[in-house]
Amino acid sequence: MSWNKLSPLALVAALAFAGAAQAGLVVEANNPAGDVFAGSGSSGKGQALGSSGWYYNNARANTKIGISGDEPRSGNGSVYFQGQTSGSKADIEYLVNGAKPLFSQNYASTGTLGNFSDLSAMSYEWYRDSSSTATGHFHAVMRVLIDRDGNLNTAGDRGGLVFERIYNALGVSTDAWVQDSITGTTNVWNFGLGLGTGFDIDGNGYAYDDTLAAWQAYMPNAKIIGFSAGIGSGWSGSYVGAVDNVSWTIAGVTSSFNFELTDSGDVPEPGTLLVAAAGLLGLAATRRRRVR
Ligand SMILES: [Ca+2]
Ligand SMILES: [Ca+2]
Ligand SMILES: [Ca+2]
Repeated sequence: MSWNKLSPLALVAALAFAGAAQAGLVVEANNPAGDVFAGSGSSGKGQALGSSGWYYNNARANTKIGISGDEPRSGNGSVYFQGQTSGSKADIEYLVNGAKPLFSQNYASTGTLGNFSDLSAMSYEWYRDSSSTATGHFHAVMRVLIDRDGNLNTAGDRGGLVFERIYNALGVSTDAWVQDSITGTTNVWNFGLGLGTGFDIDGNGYAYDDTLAAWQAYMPNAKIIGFSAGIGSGWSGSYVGAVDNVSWTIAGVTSSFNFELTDSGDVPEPGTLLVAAAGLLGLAATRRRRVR
């Protein structure tokens, strides 16, 4: 199943299915053999992934990003990151009606996914290769991108909230896929938003212990303008890793995305099959009880 090939009706069905079973829409690489995108300079121009809404963005010249088969997940691909030196950076970003250039040379959202207050969860999977020399607590982070006052015509209050394991008392393993789920009780920290990076909303002297729910209360009018996962920028050393299966739930509707080399033929994942099997078993059990 490819985002690009879906009819509107199929899209509705696919989104409903994704919400029910976390199956995920497939986002394909631009090139059949996989993508290797490197930006330029320190800001890093973007590249759209077809019309999927996803972009390679903020990629610096010392960093490569692209859907590849190097660390396949849920099929034949994932988003692969190679930060070759200290200060590397690259992101995979979902931007609503992304346009370029808008506020800089990078892609940026021109629309919203809904109210920040309606974000109940987001999740992703990441993989850190043990060849990485970056400090051990670093892993690809996940971010929700936000317009703080909800007025998309004012851009000085754009920014985001970042999930990192170290601020949630969680360690980082290597050479294994890890799924992280961010909910209201998860600690997140900010960049931008017109507040300056690392703003301490509860004034307790520490900016990295404020929860997603606390941020939602602090910015009641904020709108979600996208999601992002990536590596850098203040990291020491090199980093090799990957990201896949990014999802979020807004107003009870879950959207999830599986990054793949090419159309992998709609093969359901084992987890989906288990859910379906459990449903059938439950139905059978109900029927048995009715017979009795
Ligand atoms: Ca995948
Ligand atoms: Ca604004
Ligand atoms: Ca605080």
